[in-house]
Amino acid sequence: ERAFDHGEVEPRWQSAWDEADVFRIDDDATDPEYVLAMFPYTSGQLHMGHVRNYTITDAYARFERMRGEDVLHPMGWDSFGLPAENAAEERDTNPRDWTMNCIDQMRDQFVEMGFGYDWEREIATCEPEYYQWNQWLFKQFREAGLVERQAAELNWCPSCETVLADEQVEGEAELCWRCDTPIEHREMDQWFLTITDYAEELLAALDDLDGWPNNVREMQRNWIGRQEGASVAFEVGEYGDVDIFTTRLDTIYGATYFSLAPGHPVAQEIAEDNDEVAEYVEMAEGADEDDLDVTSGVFTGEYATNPATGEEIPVYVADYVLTDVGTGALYAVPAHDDRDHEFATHHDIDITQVVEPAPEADVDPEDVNVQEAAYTEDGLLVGSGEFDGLTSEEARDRFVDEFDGEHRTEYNLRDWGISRQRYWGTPIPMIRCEDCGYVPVPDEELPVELPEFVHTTGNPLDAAEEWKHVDCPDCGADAVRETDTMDTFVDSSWYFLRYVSPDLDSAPFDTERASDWMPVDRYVGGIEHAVMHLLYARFFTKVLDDVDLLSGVREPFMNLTNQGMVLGEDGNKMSKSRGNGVSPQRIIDEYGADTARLFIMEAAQPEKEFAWSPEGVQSSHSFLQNVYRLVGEFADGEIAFGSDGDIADYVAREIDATAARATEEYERFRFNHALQAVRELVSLLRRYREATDPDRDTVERGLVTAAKLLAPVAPHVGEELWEQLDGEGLVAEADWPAAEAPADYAIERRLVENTREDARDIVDTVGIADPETITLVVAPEWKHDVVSIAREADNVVPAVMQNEDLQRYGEAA
Ligand code: ANZ
Ligand code: ZN
Repeated sequence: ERAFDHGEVEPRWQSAWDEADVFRIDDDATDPEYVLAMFPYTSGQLHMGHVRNYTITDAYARFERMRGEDVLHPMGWDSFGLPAENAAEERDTNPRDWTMNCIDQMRDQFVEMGFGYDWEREIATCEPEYYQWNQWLFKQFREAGLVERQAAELNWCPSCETVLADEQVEGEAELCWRCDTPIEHREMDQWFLTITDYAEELLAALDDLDGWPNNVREMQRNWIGRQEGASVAFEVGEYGDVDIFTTRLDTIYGATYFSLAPGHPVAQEIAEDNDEVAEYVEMAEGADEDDLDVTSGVFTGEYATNPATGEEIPVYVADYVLTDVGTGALYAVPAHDDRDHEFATHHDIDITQVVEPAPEADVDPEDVNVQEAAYTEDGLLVGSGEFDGLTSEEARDRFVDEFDGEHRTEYNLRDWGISRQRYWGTPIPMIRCEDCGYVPVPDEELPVELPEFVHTTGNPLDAAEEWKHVDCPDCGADAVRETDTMDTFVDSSWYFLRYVSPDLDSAPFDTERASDWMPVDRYVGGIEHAVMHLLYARFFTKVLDDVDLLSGVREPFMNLTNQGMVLGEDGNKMSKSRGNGVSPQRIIDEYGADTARLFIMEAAQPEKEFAWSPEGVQSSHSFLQNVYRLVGEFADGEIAFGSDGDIADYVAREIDATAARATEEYERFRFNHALQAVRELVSLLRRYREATDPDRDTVERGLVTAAKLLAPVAPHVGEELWEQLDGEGLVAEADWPAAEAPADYAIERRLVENTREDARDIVDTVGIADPETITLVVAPEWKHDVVSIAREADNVVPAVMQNEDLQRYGEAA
């Protein structure tokens, strides 16, 4: 019985790759193909999501390497974060030891999976060699005017007398994780990176990122949330002019009240003389921003003058008006805004209609009753004096000048608060001095290393008395270090640059090399990073380019793929609580890494989710064993060769077509299609070997081609086949099969494309969710077409079709 033993085969080839430095890339390489997977958080446990993510980039990197590209495919560890502190707490160890141990475990598993990384470029964000550059970059950002202190809402435990990270607040009731006391919300000054300075560029540049999925671009657009509007001043009693921001200046005649955010300076001023307002403001500031009650608010006793009508409207302070949005003040139009409507109804405020549906809107104006619900669409102005009859758009344009307003663009994007009240992160390199204020730690004193971990109620950095007390770098007086650490998203905002020169100790990365090697050509990771990580990394890249640490690199990632989820057999997300998880280690032990890799890649295209299936695993495993057996029989001279010219021609054509098709599919990240082509080729070769007198050279070429096409996904078996076929060196370093397409191949591919298009059309019309399924449904018709078109094209097919064994021709593809 001829079968490979993965337990013996896989480690052997892993050592061989290592010894041959297959995955190493020289520093002097020019513009290599940069293939990157989002680095893992060091939980210690590899799960199927990781396996999928890393198999995708590994297969692609191996494919590009065989095509003769220099490939940069590095790996590192996102190793700061609260879970390490929790684990240290539970296990009576410290975050560092726990993390290092996790890294060692995960690295071993990656090697066992056959992932080919340039380990000389390995980085870990929790090492001072890495995080010193977070500190240095923080200072660079500060010098570029991109660091600010701003107030932010924090969680405060009154019993532990400490600030808590969001993750340390438990449940709906918001209890302290240690003492179960209900937490309070407090405003405190924090460090912010002013990403809003880049809002416009971050938004505009999305249009050109056509290597990104549309949904991710759309999510970023929404997150940045550009709004075109205007600001206009209303005079508020004795407090003078107050600017509002509105996107609906056309509705100004319908303003029936005016509202200030609790944090607005005028609201605070009013509070000084008005107890009720003072009480409300205090209450609002202590409340959690997340559970907002639109009806909550208080009348101030003051009135604002509407510049359009000269009318006086009551001024409220209301929680739904956010302090840091627009100007923190608005005029409210209950007739045309849902929230204003809800507020007005609750507080018994007038509702005055000033817009009615335009004739083309297909809504009868008689059917609109703004007393019942707001009419929020654009339309034609009514109740707006001389301006009645204007369209909303015309009115918005005219009113800016008419009422001394200004055009104004607002963004939903907020500045990025990076202060975290935790131990396991990068210390923020600032020192607070009574006289000098905040002073940065001088470069020569970087890194500010973390002190020893201690178990304490609050932030261990606060408790590190010796570490904390230092002399002020400016005046020498007693001063105190900043005890907050950085958001770990800072670490991941530039790690892809550190791989370029991981050992450099004079700068975070080599500017010249990074400018040549960037951007990343293929970036693969989870959709959960669609906004924050990907936006922050884009922001960092632009800033680094602006401060000349990069040259001419405005975007970090050219092509982005979000891999779909691996579901449990039951079709649910794999999770501990459901007990439907499949451990990668168990699959590696039982079937070997190649089976796991092949199954995952065959199951679906990378973006799609799929359910784990023992039958699927079995099928992938049998396929590998079958190829192995066939190659073994060939190598051991167990095949009786003859010379059947016609069929050999046909098989030769199929070999070329398979190589061409697999190459295209690898390029397009359609690994499942590429593998399907390989399976078809192998099955053709098996039948060719049995049913006719096969031509030796053709069979050999077919097997060599199959081995190579399979190698990126099943690299260990690939090497094993290659060795038996007397290939030179390692298949990992062999040349990719020349993808010279046969004459009729273009027709075949066009049909494939058309079928996909048809499938998409059908999906759009019928509304069925999965285009893959549809492809299968329409495929039989199309198979017929392939055969008849090929016949018309007068190539070898008609002759071949007489051989029953090879009737499958039409099914190929
Ligand atoms: C008057 C108005 C009339 C508005 C109307 C809307 C509809 P969206 O809704 O996303 O376009 N706004 C302004 N500042 C605010 C703040 N600090 N907190 C909460 N809301 C604020 O956002 C723009 C609208 O949000 C603005 O346009 C303003 O209400 C409100 F029929 O002004 B509008
Ligand atoms: Zn000082």
